[in-house]
Amino acid sequence: MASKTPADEGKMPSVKQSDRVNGSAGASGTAKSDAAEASGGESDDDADQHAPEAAVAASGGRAKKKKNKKKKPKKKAATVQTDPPSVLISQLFPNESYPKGEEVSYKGDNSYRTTNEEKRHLDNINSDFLSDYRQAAETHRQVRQWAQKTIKPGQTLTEIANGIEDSVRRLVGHDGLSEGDAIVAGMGFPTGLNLDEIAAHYSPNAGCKKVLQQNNVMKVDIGVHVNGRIVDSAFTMAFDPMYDNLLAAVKDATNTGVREAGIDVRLGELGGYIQETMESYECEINGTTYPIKPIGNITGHTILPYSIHGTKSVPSVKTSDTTKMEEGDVFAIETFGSTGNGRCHAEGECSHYALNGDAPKVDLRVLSAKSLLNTIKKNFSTIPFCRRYLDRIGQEKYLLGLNNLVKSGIVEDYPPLLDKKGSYTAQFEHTILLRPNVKEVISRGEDY
Ligand SMILES: [Co+2]
Repeated sequence: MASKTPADEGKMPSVKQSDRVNGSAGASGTAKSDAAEASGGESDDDADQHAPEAAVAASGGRAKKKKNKKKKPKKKAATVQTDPPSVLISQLFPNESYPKGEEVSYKGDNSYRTTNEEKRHLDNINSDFLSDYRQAAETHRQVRQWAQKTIKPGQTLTEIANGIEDSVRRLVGHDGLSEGDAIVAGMGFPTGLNLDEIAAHYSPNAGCKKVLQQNNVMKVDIGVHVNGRIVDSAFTMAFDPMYDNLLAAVKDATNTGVREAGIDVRLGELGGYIQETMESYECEINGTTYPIKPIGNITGHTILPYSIHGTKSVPSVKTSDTTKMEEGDVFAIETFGSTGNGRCHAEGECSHYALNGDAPKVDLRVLSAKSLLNTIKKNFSTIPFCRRYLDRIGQEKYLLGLNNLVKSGIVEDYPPLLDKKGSYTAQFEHTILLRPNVKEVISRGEDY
């Protein structure tokens, strides 16, 4: 998920402050990881073809057993994923044996970290953090790989979003319907389904009639969290091969960012590497050849517990930002490429919102705003949510209150971000952990 960068950063003098945004894009990749091989993939082989049935079989088995408990041996817990996904990740990987992401050794002055005892110790005391992150990442891989083979033109964006989100919630075992449940584990932010010139922050609201078309380029941005550890990773789907080079450019650019990222790396320089890769591509679409431009005012970002946008930004273009990446940082490395201007603006009906972590203390006069704020705090805390998430927990007629919270600065809105009309944009994004002794590309899979 992408966010507005703090106004005072001024890394890109030509950019209006209000215009700067953090993006949540996805990284690409050709590298295969152990994690990827251990994950996803097998869902086809499963005999249980329907999640609801499988779920019933798993739990309902117990009820049946009472009747003829002597005869039947205990029904074994499922050890492979269903289609659609419904088996808990914690069941597929017992005792927190979640697959690792792609581990990459630090280079140069930091290569000592690989074997340094002190750094290894620091890493070891972080086991809860790693376990939560790996569980969220494995959930992400399994759900997105199912989405990649299932999503087809003709589906509505609403059914696509619901399919992804229901799967995520099933795999982490929290449907988010009871108060506080979505804060334990679940969606890390609203699922972005961004078509063509829409780069980020579009998710269907109730009544959305949009249908995915054969000639659309769709960015799928999914967030999964476990105990507030958010995995932010995105990919792009297209059904017409004429967009292949656009997708290849962005995949390569994001992988460049992932590869060059590391402790002590300066963010403005990292942007330069990303830019160079992106601009080495062009794409012919309907007879016109376009240079692929990085979108300059959407950026990657650090991720903090329960907070999708930390304080550091990763630009997709060279900037003068000398801020360094540091040990312990979690980064969403995301880049967006475009056949348009390479700049985005906010346009259209908003779906994404989040409680502002350091919100001003305001005496709310609108009663509906007061009660909605209470609902948001209890159900989402500072995790981004969308209107559909309010609908599904039974909230009604909340728009006045919601707009009031946005105006008061208590809730931040994240409207859709678009490049120029008629352009095509793509995104890839990975979440990386700068562990003391190794860089872990936690969201890496065999798909990207
Ligand atoms: Co992001």
